[in-house]
Amino acid sequence: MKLVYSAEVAAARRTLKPLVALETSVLAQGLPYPHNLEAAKRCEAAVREEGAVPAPMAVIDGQLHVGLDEAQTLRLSTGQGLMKIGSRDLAIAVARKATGGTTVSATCEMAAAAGIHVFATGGLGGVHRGVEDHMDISQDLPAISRWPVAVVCAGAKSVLDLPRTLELLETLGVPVVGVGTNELPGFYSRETGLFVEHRIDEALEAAEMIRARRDLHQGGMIFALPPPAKTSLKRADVEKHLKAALALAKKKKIEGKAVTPFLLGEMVARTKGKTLVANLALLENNARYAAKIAVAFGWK
Ligand code: PSU
Ligand code: MN
Repeated sequence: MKLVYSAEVAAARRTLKPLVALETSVLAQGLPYPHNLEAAKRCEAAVREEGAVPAPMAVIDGQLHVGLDEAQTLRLSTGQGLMKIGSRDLAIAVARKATGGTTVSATCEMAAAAGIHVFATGGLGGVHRGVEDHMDISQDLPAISRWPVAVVCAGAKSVLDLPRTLELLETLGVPVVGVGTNELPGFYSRETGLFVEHRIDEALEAAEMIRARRDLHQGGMIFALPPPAKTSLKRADVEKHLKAALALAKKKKIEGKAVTPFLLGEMVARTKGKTLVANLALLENNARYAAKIAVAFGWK
């Protein structure tokens, strides 16, 4: 895989500074401008504050970029018709010289190619509600299983069928570890009523798990952090608005790749921006913790 490194990421590789991969579908599709740009800046600043270097991934004019400069980040935040690029879209995007943000699946794949072990996102994709009717399951899950990259997130997106998402992660052999909790966090809300088997309280524990998994030649794993209390929503509130958003998606026949961006956008409107504030805060929180893990892991 031919990767184009930004100056900052190239310097980090030379001086053996820890790197944290970041996705950019959250900029191109997940959040509206200018909040997407703010999210990118806050995540990058948080990673740097912890002593690591941010490596946002994207495909720009068909080139696979690891690390983006300001103009490129702006383009992904404001551009029209940007592709949503998961693993299966990577080759197409390259061949077509397309530009777009990478989702969790493509970001994991590119991070693995760049030798980056830790990756921060907001909420994972997973098994959508009503899967028995439409089979909508995000590529995120098989990709995490395949590529040796630890994904730091606030659980899976609340719009999903979370019990089935957890079951599928087990089937795929992906460990899910709670950070400071045994409860699976719910992205917009801190609680889900679902539990995970393993809990850590220190970033060093995460680094040890990542190393052990790597030594076994296994794939990625998930570290799930509750979203910051100050901006998180109550689970019951999330559910109420979500029911309405899901019903509208069905009525409008929103399908495939458009489902997740549609639901996230509907939730922002229905909660009068509360989920947007929560989303930005949890993205930064995850990026910061991912940096702590990357620093604890060191270089190798
Ligand atoms: N997390 C967010 N906002 C997002 C996403 C995650 O806070 O927009 C994106 C990620 O890139 C994730 C993708 O990989 O949504 C999942 O999309 P789908 O369900 O179509 O696979
Ligand atoms: Mn899907």
